[in-house]
Amino acid sequence: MKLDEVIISEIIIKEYSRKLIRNLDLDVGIVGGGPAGLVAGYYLAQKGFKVALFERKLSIGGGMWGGGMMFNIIVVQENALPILQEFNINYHKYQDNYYWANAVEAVSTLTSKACQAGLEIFNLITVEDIMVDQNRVSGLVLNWSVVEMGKLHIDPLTIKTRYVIDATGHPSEVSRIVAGKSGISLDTEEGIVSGEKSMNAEEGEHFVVDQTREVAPGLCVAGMCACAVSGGPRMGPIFGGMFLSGKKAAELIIPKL
Ligand code: 48H
Repeated sequence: MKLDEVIISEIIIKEYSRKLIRNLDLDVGIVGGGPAGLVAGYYLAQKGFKVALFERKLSIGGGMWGGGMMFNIIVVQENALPILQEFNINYHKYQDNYYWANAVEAVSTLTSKACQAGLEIFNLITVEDIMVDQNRVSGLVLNWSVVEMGKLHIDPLTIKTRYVIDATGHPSEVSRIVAGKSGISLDTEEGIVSGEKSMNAEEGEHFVVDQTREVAPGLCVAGMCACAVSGGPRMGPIFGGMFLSGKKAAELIIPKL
C-alpha cells in the first residue's frame, strides 16, 4: 500500500494532541529532565500515578551527558548503586566507594525505563510560570521553548498539578518563580532561594538528599535545585546524590497523593 504523507501528519498531530489533553490534570508535574527528574518520574509512574515531565531542551538528560568537563563518564558512590541496579545500568568498580558508568548509557537507560514505566515526557516545552490556589502551587504554565528563544509575545497554556517537582538543576527556576511572584515564601531561612555554595563533594552529596523536601505547599525540590534552594555546596560530576534525591522526592510525595 502506498504511504500517504497526510496520514503521517494526521497521526502525529492527533496523537500528540491526545497526549497533551491526557496530561492537563496531573498528580505530579516534574520540571526538568536531568537525572533527578527522570528518577523521580520513574518511581512515581511505576506506582501508577499520572506524572509528566517537561523539559526545555530537545534532549532529555540535563547535565549528565557530558560527565565531567565533557569526559562522558559519571562517578557514583556505593549507596546509590541499588538505583543503577534497578535501572539495569552497567557500572564498574574503581576502588572502594567509587564506581563509574557510561554517561550516555545512564541517560538513555533512565529515559527509556522512565517512559516504559509510564512517565509522559514533553521535550521542547519551558515552564515559564506556576499557578497558585489558596497559597499552594496548583499548576504549571507552559510555552514552547522556541517562543522563549525567539522572544515572541505568545501567551502560554496551563496544566493542573497536585504536586510539582522542581528538578531544574542549578538555576532552580520554579522555586525562584514561587519565591519571586506567587506570594508564597519558601521554607528556607530567607524565604527565597538561598543560592548554591562552592564545591564540596562529600557535603554536597549528603546535602542534596537531606534537602530534597517540600519547600512550599505543593512544591518539592530535587537534585541540584535542592542544593541551590537550601544553600548547599555543589558536588561536581558525581551523580549518586542526584539519583537518590529523585527517588526521595517520589517517596515523599507518594503518601500525600
Ligand atoms: C523546563 C527546564 C526549565 C524550565 C531548567 O541540570 P540538570 O541535569 O539537573 P539535576 O538536578 O537532575 O542534575 C544536576 C546535574 O546534572 C549537575 O548539574 C551536577 C551534578 N552538577 C554538580 C556541579 O557541581 O556542577 O537538569 C535540569 C534540566 C535541564 O535539562 C534544563 O534544560 C531543564 O531542567 N530546565 N525545563 N522548564 N523552566 N529550567
